[in-house]
Amino acid sequence: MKTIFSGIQPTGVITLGNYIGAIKQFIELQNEYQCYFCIVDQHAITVPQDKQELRKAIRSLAAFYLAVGIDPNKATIFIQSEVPAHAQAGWIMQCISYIGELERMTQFKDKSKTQREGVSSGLLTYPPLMAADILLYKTDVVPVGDDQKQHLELTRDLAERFNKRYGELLTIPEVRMPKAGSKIMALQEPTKKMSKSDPNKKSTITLLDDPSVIEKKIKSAVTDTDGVVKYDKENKPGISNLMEIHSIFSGLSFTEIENAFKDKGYGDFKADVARVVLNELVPIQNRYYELLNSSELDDILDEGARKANIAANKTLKKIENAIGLGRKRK
Ligand code: ATP
Ligand code: LTN
Repeated sequence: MKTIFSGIQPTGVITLGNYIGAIKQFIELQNEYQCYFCIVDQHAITVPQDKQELRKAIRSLAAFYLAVGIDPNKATIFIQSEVPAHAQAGWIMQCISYIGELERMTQFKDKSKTQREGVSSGLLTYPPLMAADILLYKTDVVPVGDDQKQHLELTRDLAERFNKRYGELLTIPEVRMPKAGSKIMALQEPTKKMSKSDPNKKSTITLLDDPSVIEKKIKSAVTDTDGVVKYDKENKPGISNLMEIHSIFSGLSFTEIENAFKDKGYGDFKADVARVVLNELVPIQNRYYELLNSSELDDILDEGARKANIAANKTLKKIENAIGLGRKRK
């Protein structure tokens, strides 16, 4: 059976972008692959985090993994910092990464621009830790959104470099992106990706927003003035983004949506986008609140950490051995 690994940072409540770009793929894939879904808390601290908020976000993300339909009997759900092999292998991956290639990562360039309190070296060495996450599980496929494509390319380069230097040990992973919705845009700035950590809350729909708030945010999404519901990413980025969201939740094609709203205004269209989104999100929210404070959630995370530690330590030992770290008993 092939292996899937993916991670999400506990940096705030997950957004509709995370749900569409990453999580929906996780649910589809759990039946066909051995899956590891990680809460990458060590990646989150590459930028300053409030202690209480971080703790809350870690538990919240775990509850969401379950609420959206990830089955802990099929997939391993765990917290990165509870599996020390990630940091250990992350160090090794740093030692085979070049500073130049890390500086070229667009996520590093974007995030280092907006840091007011100084740029941590962890922000630069974030991708080798991500490579370690993936490579420790001999991952074949990594389901992510469009923004992670470059990090995946680097992971493949690092694995190939390692194999060349130390022998064929690491599996070279493939990226997997959703057919539609790999980049959901910010509602107020539809040329920029929707992001958990966007300070403009009107730009993001989080999975915990009240139905009335979701309706309001969609209603006030930036569009254009020509009044025609038509997919044209270049000239009508706002409407195209809403059409993409509609299509993913309703299952209708762009042409079907265009026909359905031919003689109607943006108001009607936006109301229908909200309707199809809420149809799917409200039951998830209900399950989420049931799970959040349950001991079942802790049991699942304990079991996830146990399984992940076994798998990750096995690969870590092989990596260390291949490099010559530590010693062999006489
Ligand atoms: P942050 O704002 O803290 O960087 P984020 O919203 O970008 O957070 P991540 O935790 O970095 O979210 O990403 C989790 C997953 O969601 C990744 O696979 C990423 O590619 C995907 N993703 C993030 N934003 C979007 C988006 N707007 N559209 C589609 N997929 C997305
Ligand atoms: N870099 C990713 C989060 C992440 C990840 C991973 C995704 C960390 N480790 C391993 C896939 C596989 C992000 O910012 N979305």
